[in-house]
Amino acid sequence: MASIATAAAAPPLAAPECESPAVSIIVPTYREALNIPLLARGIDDVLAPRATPYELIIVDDHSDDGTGAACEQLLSEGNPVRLISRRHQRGLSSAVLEGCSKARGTYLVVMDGDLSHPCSAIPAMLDHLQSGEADFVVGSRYVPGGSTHANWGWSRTINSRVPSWLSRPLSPLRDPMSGFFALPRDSLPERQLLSPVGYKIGLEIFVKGDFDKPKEVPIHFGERVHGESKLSAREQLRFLQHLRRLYHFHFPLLSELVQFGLVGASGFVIDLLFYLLLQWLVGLSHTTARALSFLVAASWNWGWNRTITFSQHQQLAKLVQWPRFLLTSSLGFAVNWGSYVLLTSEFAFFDQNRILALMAGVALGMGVNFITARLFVFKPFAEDVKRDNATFND
Ligand SMILES: Nc1nc2c(ncn2[C@@H]2O[C@H](COP(=O)(O)OP(=O)(O)OP(=O)(O)O)[C@@H](O)[C@H]2O)c(=O)[nH]1
Ligand SMILES: [Mg+2]
Repeated sequence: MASIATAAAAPPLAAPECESPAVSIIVPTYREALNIPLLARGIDDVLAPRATPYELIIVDDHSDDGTGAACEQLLSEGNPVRLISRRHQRGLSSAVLEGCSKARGTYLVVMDGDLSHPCSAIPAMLDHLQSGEADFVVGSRYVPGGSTHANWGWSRTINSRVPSWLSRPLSPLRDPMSGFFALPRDSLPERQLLSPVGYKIGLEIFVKGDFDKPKEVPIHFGERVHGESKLSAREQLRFLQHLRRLYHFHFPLLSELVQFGLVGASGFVIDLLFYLLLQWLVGLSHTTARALSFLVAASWNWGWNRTITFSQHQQLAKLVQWPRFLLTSSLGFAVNWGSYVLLTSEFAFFDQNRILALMAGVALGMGVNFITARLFVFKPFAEDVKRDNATFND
C-alpha cells in the first residue's frame, strides 16, 4: 500500500505551495539517494526559468539509503518534491503508475532517477505537448541527434537495441523503451487496462493508450552517476513475456496464429523424434510408432497451447480439453494429408512439385487445426470475440 512519506516520521513530504502544477515529473527510485538532489536541481534549472509550475514526485520503494532525508532536504530548500514511499510493493512500472495516479499536473513526465535522462530535454518535450503537435513524446536515443554513452559495450548495446527492434511492429517510435516519456495526464489509459509488469511501462502506456501523434526528442542517454543498476537478467526475460502480452493486445489473432504455428513446429520435431526413437529403441513397427508419435506430439502441442498460445482463453478441465485437442488435431492431420493426396493426384503441377503440395497441406491442416482449436478447445471469452470482430471489421 502506498502512502505519502510513510517512511519518515517527519511532516508529510509534499510541496504545499504548488496546488495545481502544470507538470508532474514522476521518478521511480530505488536506492538513488545520491542522485535525487542532482536530478531535482537539474529539473529546476530547466523549468524555473520558464516559470513552469511543477511537482517532482519521487516514488521510492522504501530504500534504506537516505532517500527520505534527501527529499526532506530538498523540500526545506523550497523544491516542490513529493515523496511516495512504498513499503509493501516493489517494481519500477508499478511505481510509475502509482506516481501517475497521485500526480496533479496537466502533463506527466516520467524519467529515471539515475541521471541517465537529460533534464535539458524536458522543455522540448513539454513544448510538443503544449502546442498540440504531439500527444506522446519520448526522449529517444535512436533518432538523429540522439546518442548513448560512448562506453556502452556491445552487450549493453544489444540489450538495448534488440528490445527496440522486437517492439517495432507495436509502435512507430524508434525508442519507446528509453524510460523517458511525457504525455497529457488525461490521456493516460485506464488503470485496469495497464499491467505494470517489467521495466517497459512507457511502451505499455503507448500501446494500450490512444495516441496518434507520437513524437521523439533526441537525447544523449548518459551513464548512471551514483549507485547500481537494478536491471537484472530476470527483468530482461520478463520483458519477453511483456512483449508477448502486448503483441496479443495489439494483434490478437495474428499473435495467436504465430504462437500456434511455433508450437506446431516444435511439435513436428517431437513427432519426428518419437517416430524414430520408438522404432530404434523400443523396436515398434513404423505404423505403431507413427500413431504413438502423433499422440505424443499432439499432447505436447496441447500443453504449450494451453500454457502459452491460449493462456488468456477459457480453460476447460484438462481431462476434457486434452481429448478434444487430440480430436481437432486429428481433423487437422486428415485435412493436411487429404489435401496432399488430392493436390498430387488431381494436379500435374503439384505432382511434379510434391514439396509444394506438402506445404499447402501443412498450411491448410494448420488453419483447420487453429480454427477448430479456437472454436472447441480453447474458447475465447465473450469480450475477446467482440474485439476480434472489431479487428476484422476495421
Ligand atoms: N520504485 C522503484 N524504482 C525502481 C525499481 N527498480 C528500478 N527503479 C528505478 O528505475 C530507474 C531505472 O532503473 P535502472 O536500474 O537505472 O535501470 P535501467 O536504466 O534500465 O538500467 P541501467 O541502464 O543499467 O541504468 C531508476 O531510477 C531506478 O532507481 C523498483 O523496483 N522500484
Ligand atoms: Mg538507468
